[in-house]
This record gives sequence, C-alpha cells and structure tokens, in this order.
Amino acid sequence: LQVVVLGLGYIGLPTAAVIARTGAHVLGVDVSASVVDTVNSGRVHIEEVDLDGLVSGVVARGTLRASTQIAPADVFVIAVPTPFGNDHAPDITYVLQAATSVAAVLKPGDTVILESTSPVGTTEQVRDLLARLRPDLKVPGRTGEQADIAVAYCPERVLPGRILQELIDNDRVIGGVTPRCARKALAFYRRFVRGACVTTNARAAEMTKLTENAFRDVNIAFANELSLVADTMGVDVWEVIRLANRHPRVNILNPGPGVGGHCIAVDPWFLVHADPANTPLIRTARQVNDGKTDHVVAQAAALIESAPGPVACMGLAFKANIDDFRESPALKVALTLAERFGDRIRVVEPYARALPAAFAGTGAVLTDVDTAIETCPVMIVLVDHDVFRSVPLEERATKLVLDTRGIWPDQPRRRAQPALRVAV
Ligand code: SAJ
Repeated sequence: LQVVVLGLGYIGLPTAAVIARTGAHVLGVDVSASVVDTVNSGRVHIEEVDLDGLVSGVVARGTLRASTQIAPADVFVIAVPTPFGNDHAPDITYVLQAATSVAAVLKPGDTVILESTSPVGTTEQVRDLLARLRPDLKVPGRTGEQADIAVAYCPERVLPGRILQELIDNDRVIGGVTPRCARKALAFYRRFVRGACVTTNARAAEMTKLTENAFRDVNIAFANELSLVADTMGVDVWEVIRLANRHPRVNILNPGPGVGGHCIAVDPWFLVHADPANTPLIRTARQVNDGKTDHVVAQAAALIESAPGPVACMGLAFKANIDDFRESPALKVALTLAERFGDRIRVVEPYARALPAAFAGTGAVLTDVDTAIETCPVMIVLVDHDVFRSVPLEERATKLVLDTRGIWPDQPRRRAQPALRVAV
C-alpha cells in the first residue's frame, strides 16, 4: 500500500509514522524543505512522547520518507492546518491547495481522506475541486454511477502529549461523501486503529469534530466563570469543584488562565461562524475563556504592584508537560507582565531553551525552578507542569502566590479575602 500524508505537523507526522510502522510505504509531503530534510534524516521537528524513536525507526526501515513533491499513491491523507482569520472565519486555503496537488496524481481506485478540522461542507468542496480539476475521473456522490475514487472525512482526535497512543486507541469517526467512500476509508483505518471505527456521512463527521472541541470549551468556560464567582465570594474554587464533583452527575473541569492550543480556542468559532444566530452559548464560552486571561493579567499585576522583588511566571506552554506555546494563555499573561514590569519578571519554563522572540527587549529573563524558588518572593503559576506541582510547601510557604491552576492547594492564602462574615 502506498500512502501520501500531506502536512507533517503535529498530526500529519505521527500519523505518517504510525502508518509506516504497519509496513505501508508512506510519503510525507510538506511545503517546508527544512521539515522534509529533518524527517528524511530520521529526526523530528516537534516534541511528542516517543515520536523521535518511531520516526527514526520507520525512516531507517525505508517505509517513511518525506518530500516537498507529491507522488502517486493509493491513499492520500490531508492533515494541513485550518486557521481562522480576524473575523473568526475558517480559512481552508491549505486544504484546497493540498487537494489541488492530490488532483495532479489521482488515479481510479484512490482514496482521499481529509483529517484537518474543517467547517461543515469542506469534504464536499474537496470532492468538487477534484471533479473540476480531473473531469476524466468520476467523483463520488455526483451521479448515480459508481465513482472512480473515494473521498472521506476522518477527524483526528488525539491529545498532544499522548498522540501516538491515542492515534491507535481512540475510536474514529469516518464520514464518507457516500457510504461506499466511508467503507473504503474504514478499511484503511482498520490497518492501524485499535479503537472502534464508526462510519457516517462527511458532514456529520465534520460537525462531530467541531462539537467535541466546543463541548470542552463550554465546559472549561463554566469552570472559569465559577473561578471568578468564587473569588468574589472569597471561596476556594478548587474546593468547591472537588466537592461538587462528588455528585454522581456533576463533572466540572478545571479553571485556568484561559484556553490555549490551536484546537479548542479555534474550532468553536467554526460553529459560531456557520450559524451565528443559534450559537450564543458557544460564542459566550469563547468570550469567557478569553476574558479569563485578561482577568489573570489584572490579578497578577495587582499582586506584583503590592510587593517588591523578582516575580516568577511559572510556565509558558498552553498546557501541562508539553513544549507547545501556540495560542498559550500562559505566554500571553507572562508577556503582558514582562512588557509592564520588565526586568522584575523571571520566566520559568523547563520546556523552553530560550525565551520566545516576543520577549526581546522586555528585560524579562528565562530561569529555572531552583533559581526562581531561591530568588523570587512572588510566584504566578500559569501552567500545571508536574515539575511545578511537586514543589513542596516548605519551599514556597513564604511566597506571595497567584496559582491559576490550583496546583498548590496547601498554599497559605495571603491575599485579603473579601469579607463574607455572618454576624453572630
Ligand atoms: N484546559 C483547562 N481546563 C481543563 C482542561 C483544559 O483550562 O479542565 C485548557 C488547557 O490548559 C489548554 C486548553 O484547555 O490550554 C486545551 O487543552 P486540552 O487538553 O483540553 O485539549 P488540546 O487542545 O490539547 O486537545 C483537544 C482535544 N479535544 C478534546 O478533548 C475534546 C483533543 O482530543 C483533540 O484532538 C484536539 O483538541 C484537536 O486537535 O482538536
């Protein structure tokens, strides 16, 4: 089996490597020559558990290679980014560019699968584009005739940090442009997926992906809203959530400094954009989560102004134990504080070798956990990295702490609590 994976990013590269491990011959195609060179030398340009060993193995075995040029194959998997513009409109340019390059090498019997998170209707647009570019091929779902090619949508659902495991173990939703297309794609995923593979139509599969991430965003917004209310009340939100979650039908997520990454903070907008009139809840959740970041900046600034000395901003990553700083609320908070408080700010990020370029000229410096503990009387916890979580109370008992992730529940509360006293 010859497979082409278009896009060698956080999803495409692990997917290509996992397919290559089954013995299929995989060509990974990327627009970046440096990414292609890195992969061909058996190395990886992204940090993901066990990915380096897997890629070096399949490249050495000759089942994975990379190129900037596409080649004929049996299955094409499109895993390119789908960003949004300033008005939150989804931008499927990269998907259409990838499909255009596939069209040039497509032959009867081939399967084209879109994995990129996409607005509903994108897979049909891909099908229509292929039909326009290749009038010699019968595309699926256009006439009653049997099609020459299959076109399907199968969203990736993997969690950064657990990608290789979840690629295999997660259930997959496979949406065909026609039922026959879904079955064709299903046979492909069965090669490497251990989870259940469930078939549906392409539009339902597209909406399912957006729904999953919107669901999580709405639930995190609920937790973030609670954290603001609890602050007003002078109540520990973590305690409230822990207790409420003892109810058999309550399962509240964790508040934090906002929602980051390139999925949950983006995908809900695809639903809002498609039907603004009917999505007040999803839109508001986005606003609550973005607003939480501004709230944390204000809280941190007030704390920093109230005390002298260096300030440790703990973490830049968009979530725990990864090196991914894209759309990170922690980075946004730390950067805003660095711009305002300059050389008082020490950034602690074990997953960064240097401060991101945006910090240049602010005066902020990167430091390690030990130095921060020794030198910073003020600590702002922005990411729940395990290495931060394990700092014992005796090393931080005297610090002024703003813990946006609730990793130090035993930290003495030093901020004046709003009084909610009952007269006795
Ligand atoms: N977060 C909280 N509180 C929580 C959970 C998360 O503040 O209780 C924050 C995180 O710190 C982070 C953001 O939300 O900033 C997103 O993190 P995440 O771990 O929820 O999700 P991602 O973005 O790493 O991956 C999500 C996953 N989707 C769902 O869980 C529904 C993953 O399965 C998807 O494949 C991925 O998006 C994607 O690519 O769409």
